[in-house]
Amino acid sequence: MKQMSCALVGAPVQSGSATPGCLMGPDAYRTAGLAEVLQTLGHRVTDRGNVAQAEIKDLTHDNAAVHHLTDIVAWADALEGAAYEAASAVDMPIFLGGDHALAIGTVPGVARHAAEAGKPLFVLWLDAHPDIHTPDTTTSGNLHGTPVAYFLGMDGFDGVYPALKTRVAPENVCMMGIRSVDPAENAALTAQGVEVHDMRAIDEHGIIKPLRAFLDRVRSADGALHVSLDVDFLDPTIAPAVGTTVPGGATFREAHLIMETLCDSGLVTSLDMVELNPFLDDRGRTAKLMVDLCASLLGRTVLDRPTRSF
Ligand code: 6HN
Ligand code: MN
Ligand code: MN
Ligand code: MN
Repeated sequence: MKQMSCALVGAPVQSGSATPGCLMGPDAYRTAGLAEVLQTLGHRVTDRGNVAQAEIKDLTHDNAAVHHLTDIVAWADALEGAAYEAASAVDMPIFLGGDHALAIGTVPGVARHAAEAGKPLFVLWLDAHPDIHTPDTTTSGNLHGTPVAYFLGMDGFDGVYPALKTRVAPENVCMMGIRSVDPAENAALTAQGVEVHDMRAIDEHGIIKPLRAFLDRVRSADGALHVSLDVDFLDPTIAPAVGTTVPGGATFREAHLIMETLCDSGLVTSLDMVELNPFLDDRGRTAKLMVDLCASLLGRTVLDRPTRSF
């Protein structure tokens, strides 16, 4: 693959989740050698350090379950700007989470950059969960369950999260790996018409056909493509370091094949690596697996020559 400029952007958000520990995620990726691995693949890598939260403003919400709203809003504000700036400066910003609430900032930020370049943003959401709650519908109150509803511009965020500058069209979102959906999320997925490949569909048909079809759509629209990779997309037996494990996730090879196929497409323009909780890890194996998946996305191959598809 061509040499790219990559920026590592740390987003140590953890108050969107119920389990503390995601704060340590960015440093776990650094410790696992992410920058060095990408440099070995020939890319230019700069580590921009961690984003600092914006000013915390007092906010409350009618839904008493919602917690850490002020904290998440302060992150969203700072991350939207940091993501916009990083996407404008380099070929491939890589956001090191931090829990999935960080996508409240990163996705709108890269969408704003794409829109300025005249490109629609597409999002590949790799997760056990669709994260399409609004602050009104969440029952856990964990705001990492809300980023998709926000960046689609759904109702329920006015005066709660920052005004959305660039929304993502629901038909430009593709979800894979989904296997835990709350009732209100099911309703939202149907109402929005989001393309979802749940684990049952992946068991039946594999990941390649739907992924290639989605990539064809991105290519024909001349779109930018953001990948949001949640650790719990992976099966907990290979990736234990996440607070929201769900059995029956993607296998090691399914995950790598997605990354390899994305790499071949040359379409990916930004990446979130979210929900890593190093406090729950087993001698760094989940952090290392996530780094290896990122390496596959950025050009690591088994053979020097292209793998042949028969
Ligand atoms: N994630 N739907 C559950 C909730 O609490 O709203 C789980 C959310 C998981 C969040 O995957 O980033
Ligand atoms: Mn760019
Ligand atoms: Mn998630
Ligand atoms: Mn998840």
